[in-house]
Amino acid sequence: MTIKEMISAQIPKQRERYEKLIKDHGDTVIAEVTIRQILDGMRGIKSLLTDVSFVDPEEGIRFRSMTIAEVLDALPKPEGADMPYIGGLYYLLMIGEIPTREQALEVDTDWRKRCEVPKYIFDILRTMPNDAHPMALLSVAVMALEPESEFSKRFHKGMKKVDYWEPALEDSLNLTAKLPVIAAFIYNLKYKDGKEPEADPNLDLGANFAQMIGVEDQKGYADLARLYFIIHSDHESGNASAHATHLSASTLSNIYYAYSAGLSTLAGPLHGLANQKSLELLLEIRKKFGGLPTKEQLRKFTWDRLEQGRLIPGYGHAVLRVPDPRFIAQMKFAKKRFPDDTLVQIAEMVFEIVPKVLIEQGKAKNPAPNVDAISGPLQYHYGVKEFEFYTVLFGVSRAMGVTANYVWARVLGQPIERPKSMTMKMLEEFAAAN
Ligand code: CMX
Repeated sequence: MTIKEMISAQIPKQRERYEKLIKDHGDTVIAEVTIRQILDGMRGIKSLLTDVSFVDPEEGIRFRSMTIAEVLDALPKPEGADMPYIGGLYYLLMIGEIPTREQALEVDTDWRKRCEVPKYIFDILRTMPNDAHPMALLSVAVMALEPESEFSKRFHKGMKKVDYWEPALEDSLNLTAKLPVIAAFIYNLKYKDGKEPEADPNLDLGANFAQMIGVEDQKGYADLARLYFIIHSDHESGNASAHATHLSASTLSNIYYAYSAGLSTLAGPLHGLANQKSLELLLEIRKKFGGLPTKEQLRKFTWDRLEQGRLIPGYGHAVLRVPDPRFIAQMKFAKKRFPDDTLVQIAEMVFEIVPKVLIEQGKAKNPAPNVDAISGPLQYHYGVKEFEFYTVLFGVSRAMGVTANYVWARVLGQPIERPKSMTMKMLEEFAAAN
């Protein structure tokens, strides 16, 4: 069965569960909201629904209740590869079950049929100024795909709410198919010969991405692309890029508008851009100390940076309170394949020293590394050294998580989001009265 048929089969039961929860338990209180939560970025307020993934502070992400290690182990892999089909992960996110090899391949094959990017997108990107950030190019390209939206075409013709999910899925499959090609074009345009990439019908997405950006070690990079695109895909719904997409799509904006908002959110240094900033930091350390610093040198370097009021990118997290399992998975990949790489060794030493310094400083609630603390050295190792590009890779991957959530939000008929704000005076009066 295709993804569409599988979703269709699940719809009656899932809609019944959703409606029953609202009808029978709509007034059940989950938690109180504190003034701190209102003032402090809504941290920890339980107010979003998703079955696609869940982040446990002490354990990290589970995709459809499976840990990263379980997912990497259970998903089918291309012949001779260490890492699974990315299509298999998309199937898991959408359907909630580990696909067979045929089902995983079917998603990859379907993506290849949909991956052609309209020529005007490349033309628009060519007109962007040279110093435009690659994330601006990606966001512009996704927004510019808007005329392709089946959802909007059908909505404007007149479509019943129960049918919204079908064109939402169609748009999602088209977007996730075209994004890797757009990303590869941005890479070629900014750093190579500007060639318009062409997908090879015989390759899975990981291998195709490797050939579209023209790295030397195709086989090695294909596995890295598979790992990278799988682990960055989703981090439940409250993370900034996913939430921005969800909020935008809750107005029935189509996924091209909505994900352009999500990408613009991912481009911030506190979120997705931290992968670029983290690699910049590692390069700075390598340059300053002519390679690997001593532990004492790195400790002092970290303190100096904190005392200048600067962040340590790649460290800390709003939810996690342990080293991010996505960090662990990437470190394991690097140590197995290129343990002598200096940047990997520096990243490892940073992992040893920085958390201790952050604990001594006593500000960050989580001193441990997040996903962005190691992704850069892996790309760098395979020759993708243009670190401004790294958040684009994150954006290609995150599209899978947000579109799985988008489709299910339309299946369940989730309404427009509209939290309520309060004035500072109201909070003061409420505090005084309590
Ligand atoms: N370096 C220096 N200071 C840090 C820090 C870090 N890595 N992480 C947290 N802090 C500071 C905060 O800036 C804050 O300081 P102020 O009180 O002066 O404002 C204090 O510690 C408390 O912050 P927190 O509650 O621990 O962290 P938040 O939930 O507010 O923010 C995050 C989380 C990720 C934005 C923050 O840890 C950070 O800025 N990290 C560096 C950037 C980064 O790696 N972002 C990527 C996150 C993963 C992703 O989304 O991709």
